Amino acid sequence: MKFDAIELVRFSLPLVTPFRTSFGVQDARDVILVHVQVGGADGWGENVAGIEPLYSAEFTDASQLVLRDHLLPRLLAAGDVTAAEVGHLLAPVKGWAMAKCAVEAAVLDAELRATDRSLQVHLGGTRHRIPAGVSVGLFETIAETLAAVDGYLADGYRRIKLKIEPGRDVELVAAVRERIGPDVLLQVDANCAYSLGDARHLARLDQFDLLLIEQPLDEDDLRQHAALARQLRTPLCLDESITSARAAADAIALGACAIVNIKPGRVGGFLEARRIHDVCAANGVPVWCGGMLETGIGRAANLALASLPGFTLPADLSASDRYFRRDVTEPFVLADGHLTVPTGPGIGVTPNPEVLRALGAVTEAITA
Ligand code: SMG
Ligand code: MG
Repeated sequence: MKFDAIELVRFSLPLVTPFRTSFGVQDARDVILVHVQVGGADGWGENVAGIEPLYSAEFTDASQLVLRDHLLPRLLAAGDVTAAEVGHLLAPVKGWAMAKCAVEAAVLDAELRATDRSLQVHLGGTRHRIPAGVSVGLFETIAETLAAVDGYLADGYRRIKLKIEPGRDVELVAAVRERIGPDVLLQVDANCAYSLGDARHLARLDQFDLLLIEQPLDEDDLRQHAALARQLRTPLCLDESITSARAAADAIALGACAIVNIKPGRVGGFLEARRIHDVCAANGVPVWCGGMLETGIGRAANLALASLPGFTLPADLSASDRYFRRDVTEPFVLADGHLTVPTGPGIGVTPNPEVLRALGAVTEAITA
């Protein structure tokens, strides 16, 4: 594949309501789309980094620089590159998993569109619809959380994930479990906000029959996650810690998690994401697809990934309107609590140029 053009398309997309986690509040996505054109085919990949380096070290201003000055020049210099080679080509640049994922995704999308194949079929996905879970941010009061949960259940979401932090945990989960009853799937995500000294406190969550507790401790604390896992009945799931297939294998071997959240951006691409799926499947570890408040571009690709057979738990894949008044692609909508996996060539969707224009998207051409 020889690239005819590569550009970065950047825009801010406001959220319908601010999204608060243990590490901060966000009221918009600052999106960079990598757009490649090759042999008449377009390819799109979404950079999922945040505006600030709070979820991980990557953040959008820096992503733009790294994409422009370090990653995409390597792609242009290589000339003929397949998506399967992008990971190796970019490996000399340390870090920047999210930016690398956006590059690989764009190349893969173009390659698949050029040969009229869908990402789902390419990855080996089998399911046509994915049960949609919703991630509920932190609110000032429990009453506000309950109102939000009521609304999402009325929409049809199949699983609730509550963000928690010290001071907003046991009482909050108790109130939500009481409200929704025993049958609704419920899990929590701490985004690294606890320490091993909180083990006895976190064990109080065992009584609420949670599917899992996601990333309670620091991302580099695998050994301590293993120690915590031994003190809880609720399964531990890792998100931030799982940065590669190797990290997943280590975490499983150490007993640091019983479930894995897979996010392509966090692990450097969809092909590494599939390798993590395979490592977990080989070890009997269930996986589910995480989310980074993606636009339709990233959401479409995540749906293809989530259709692989090892993704046995509901995804953090909600309808477009959970985050955005107007998505940049055709909106993803809930049907009976599920999202439909796109079947068109590549990721199956493209950004609407009119929406990009209305958002004031800024395009930067990358030249050799
Ligand atoms: O895409 O619905 C989504 C977001 C799901 O909670 C979500 N993601 O740690 O899993 C996580 C968070 C990371 C993003 S918070 C800005
Ligand atoms: Mg998480």
